[in-house]
Formats: sequence, C-alpha cells, structure tokens
Amino acid sequence: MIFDVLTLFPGMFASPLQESILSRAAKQGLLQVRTHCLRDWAEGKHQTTDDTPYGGGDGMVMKPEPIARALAALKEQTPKAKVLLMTPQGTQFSQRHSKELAKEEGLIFLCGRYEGFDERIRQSLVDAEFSIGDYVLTGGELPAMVMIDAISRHLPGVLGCSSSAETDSFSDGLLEYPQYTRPVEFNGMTVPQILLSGDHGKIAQWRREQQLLRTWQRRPDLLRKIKLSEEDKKTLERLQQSLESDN
Ligand code: 4FV
Repeated sequence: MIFDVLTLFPGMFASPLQESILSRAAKQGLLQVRTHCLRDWAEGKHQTTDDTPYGGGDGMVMKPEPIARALAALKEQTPKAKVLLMTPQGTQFSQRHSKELAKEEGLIFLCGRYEGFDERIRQSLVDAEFSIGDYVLTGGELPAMVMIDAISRHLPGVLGCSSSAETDSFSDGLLEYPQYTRPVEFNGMTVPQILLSGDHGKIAQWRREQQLLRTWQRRPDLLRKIKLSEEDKKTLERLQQSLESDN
C-alpha cells in the first residue's frame, strides 16, 4: 500500500511514522508513506498556494491549480490511487471505511489549511471526502495520519501474528469487552473470576455479554446499526432487566 500525502507541512509526518508498528511495517515494505510539499507545484516567486475568497470574508482559500498539478504528477506514479480530501464536511471516517480503503492499491491524502479548498477541487479532482470528527482542526495533516494508522492495521502482516484487526472494537460493530492482566488484585479490585476459570466457552460468552452491555450503555447508536442474533437480543434483555432490578 502506498500512502501519498499532499501537504504544506510534510515535516509533520516525520515522527508519528518513525515509531512502533507503522515504522516497522514501512521497513518491512508492507506500506510506504510518501509526503509531498504542495508548494513544489505552486507558481511565482512566493509559490502561492492560497488566495482571498471570492465574495469576501475572512481567511484564505487553497488555490486549485497547484493541487491539480500535484495530483497529475502523483497519479503518473500511482494511476489507480484514490484521492481523499480531509474536511469537516466529509463522511465520518469509521472502522468500516478503514477496512475498505485498505483494499486500495494507493491512497492520496489532500491535507488542507486555512479556510479550506476551492470548491472546484472537490468537484473535479477528489474521489472521497472524509472527516475524523465534528471539530475544526488547523489542518488536514492529523486526520490523514489518523486514517493512515487505522487503514494500516488492516494490511497483511502489519499487526503481527498476536493480534488482528478482525477482533477489534467495531469489527463486529460492538465496543470491546473489558480487558485485564496481572496482577489479579489491584487497589482492592480483582479480576472477574470467570477469566481465571480456563473455561473458554464461558469466557467467550461473558465477553460477548460485556460487549453488548458496554455498547448498550455507551453507544446505543451502534446497536441500531447492527443485526443482533436472537441469543444476543435475549442476553441484552436479561442484562437490561438485571440492571433495572439493581436500580
Ligand atoms: C478536519 C476534520 C478539519 C478545516 C479547515 C483544516 C480543517 C482546515 N479534516 N476532519 N475535522 N480540517 O478540521 O478532517 O483547512
């Protein structure tokens, strides 16, 4: 997988990609992150990449021509790459998208600054627009890093054998079950006995219950998005009743 990043601040990508899993995966050739400075495709002695908005208003808007030239050059190298624009107006990025995008040959991330992009960039040069959340950042660089990290976890060999993205939160649309490790007792809090039982059937059942309960308590919106089995529905009713009876 080749991740190309078009940005005014390529240096921002240095350290996050030099650490841990992503850096090891890059060294193993499982992925490649190439940053490109948009200014390299800007004209004039000031290499201008932004200008004032037509119709007036504060801030600056990113010009279409440098971006068009840059994308044409990058697409020569990875013709099949999908162009993704980072914007608060985009589709809310999710685990499902990270899994889908990991199937692409290449991805080109368009990182904005200032008030954002000239609308004609969206209309003619972009395959998809993604937002990482309903808040305004100073630039699209962090969203691109977030997406590169989430997508990379689905690439074969990146997560190593011990863990796989298949058992992640959201992989089955539910939040994860609570995790515990040594010591058995910490600050008077003990690990649930079931996890010490060695009975993997019962442990799996307990974990599923915890996923349902936690998702119901923290993200009921997720429950509306997935098809629950009859057993899950019974489990959830039982848990809800036991909670109601406790109150
Ligand atoms: C953003 C987000 C985001 C908006 C103006 C960059 C900033 C500036 N991108 N998810 N939230 N972008 O806030 O993706 O150009």
